[in-house]
Amino acid sequence: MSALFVTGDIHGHVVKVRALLRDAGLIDADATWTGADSSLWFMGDLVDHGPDGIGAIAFLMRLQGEAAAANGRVGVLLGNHDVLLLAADRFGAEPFPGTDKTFRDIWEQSGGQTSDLDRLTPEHARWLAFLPAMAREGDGLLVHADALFYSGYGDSITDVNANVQALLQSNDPARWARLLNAFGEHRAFTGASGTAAAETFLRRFGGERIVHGHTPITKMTGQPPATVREPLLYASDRALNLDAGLYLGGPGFVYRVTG
Ligand SMILES: [Mn+2]
Repeated sequence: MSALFVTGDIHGHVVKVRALLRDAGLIDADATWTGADSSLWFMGDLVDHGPDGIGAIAFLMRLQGEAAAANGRVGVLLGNHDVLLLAADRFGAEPFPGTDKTFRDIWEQSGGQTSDLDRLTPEHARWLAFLPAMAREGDGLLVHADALFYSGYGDSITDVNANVQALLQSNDPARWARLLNAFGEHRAFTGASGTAAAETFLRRFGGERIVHGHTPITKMTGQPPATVREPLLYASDRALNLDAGLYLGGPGFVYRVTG
């Protein structure tokens, strides 16, 4: 069985991510794929908060091609910040429904970096808009957010991905705003009902464990970001949080699941 690696939210910290992937043996000193037939998944939120979101996008686009050519795979999920950047690009100065702000205001308040929006090309935007919202890898159900809102977009991974992709092809700001508001949900699998919520979600979409980013581990455990060096398994082992909080100063990690 080939190896499966997963890692969390990049938020423009491409230098840190390259170092982590080098340490894991997945790329070389030139950042070229050396993972052979391994699979590597990123949990989304490539942009905002950090210094080089476009560098992160360009790096993953290239790595995806190199991995595929080696019979490996680089998978990338769609995160809410990736949608925010696309929305700022598409709707800019249009009002964000239900607020007195523009789409660009909302993106800036969420850590949007002008240097990313300035450098976003149509190729980057198209690639982002076709990232899957959910995926299945072995026993893992991979989603960006620890959130139940995905259920509002379909009953299966295929349906949710198709519906979200159709939404991102639309020019309807209300639909985009609803998705962004829904994506604000966090921590659906914590607390007294967290395990039950996780099991219901897994019954609906399949898999034995939800693998996600979106909520920095430091915000769930209270530990300092610099000490987060491994995923957080919780909800009676039904959920695995990979968000190392890179933009909060965390060193990050790449977690080897199998192989
Ligand atoms: Mn997020």
